[in-house]
Amino acid sequence: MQELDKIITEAKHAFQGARTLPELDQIKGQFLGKQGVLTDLRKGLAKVSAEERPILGAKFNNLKTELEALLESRKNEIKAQALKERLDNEKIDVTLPGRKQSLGGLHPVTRTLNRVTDLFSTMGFSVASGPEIEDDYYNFTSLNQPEDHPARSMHDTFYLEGEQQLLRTHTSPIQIRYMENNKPPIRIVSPGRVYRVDSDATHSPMFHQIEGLWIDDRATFADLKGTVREFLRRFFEKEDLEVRFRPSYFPFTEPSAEIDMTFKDGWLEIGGCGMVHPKVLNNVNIDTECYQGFAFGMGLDRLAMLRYGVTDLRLFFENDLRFLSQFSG
Ligand code: 2NL
Repeated sequence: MQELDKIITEAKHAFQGARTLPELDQIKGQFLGKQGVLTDLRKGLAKVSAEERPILGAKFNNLKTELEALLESRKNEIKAQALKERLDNEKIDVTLPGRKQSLGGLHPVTRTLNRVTDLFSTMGFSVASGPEIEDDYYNFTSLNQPEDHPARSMHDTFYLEGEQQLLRTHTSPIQIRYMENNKPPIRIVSPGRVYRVDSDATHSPMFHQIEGLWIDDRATFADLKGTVREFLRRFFEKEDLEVRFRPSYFPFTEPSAEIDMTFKDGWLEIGGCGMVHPKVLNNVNIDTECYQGFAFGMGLDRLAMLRYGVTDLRLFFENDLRFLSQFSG
């Protein structure tokens, strides 16, 4: 009799100690299983006297029922606890702020490009484009670059396998192609990516250029100066911006000049220009007896750096969102 109470207490304790259903199942085995405490007890019943057997038998059955009830109630407790934990863990805090879908924005060089082409459109220019993979003729020969010109060397130009093709080193080939396919008057700007073997804080192997070309029966160097100056004044929103044309040399223009503008306490070179060389016009079958004109080129990345006050060109090409997200719009 006392032994039965002890079993109940022990079982209660053991069931209470189980934290999971498999654990509880294992403990159930210790008491109600084939080799469990109750089986031993039942075997012991065979040895008691005939008078005691019904009494002890009834007690044994009560014990078994009681153990099963205890087991069932512990099982329900464990299930309830597991459910509670799951609900707690999966709780959604509806007071948290929502996750915003961040808006994309245009790259500062793209914004600058759009601004530049918008300004030139208001001055009557259309926008032309062309392939980034070019050949020797369109990138150099048609532009009057001599065979031994240093720009042609492997050192400065990215050649593709076989050296029949190259990555354009300037946007001038766009204009050669345009002149081949269109009769004067011609008034275009040609922006785009260009490539040179060069890399430091102010040079990237890929950068952006914009060139302009104006060909008709009377476009003069004075028109060139007025066009470039007007563009720079509008671009930098500075009415009193001074622009200076400093004599220089390009194989594709004659005469040629560097374009300087006032900046801080001095002058800053912003591009180059000149009257299109007659040899270049001949190469595209434009009659130099009837037509003449000018061309100019500027670095777009340079314009973007000046407009936004960026001092390291490489920031434009690292695509770090901490940098890029500062240019909204
Ligand atoms: C610079 C200088 C320049 C040109 C580009 C040009 C194009 C043709 C014919 C003649 Cl198809 N010229 N382009 C002319 C002078 C200068 O660029 O410093 N660019 C960043």
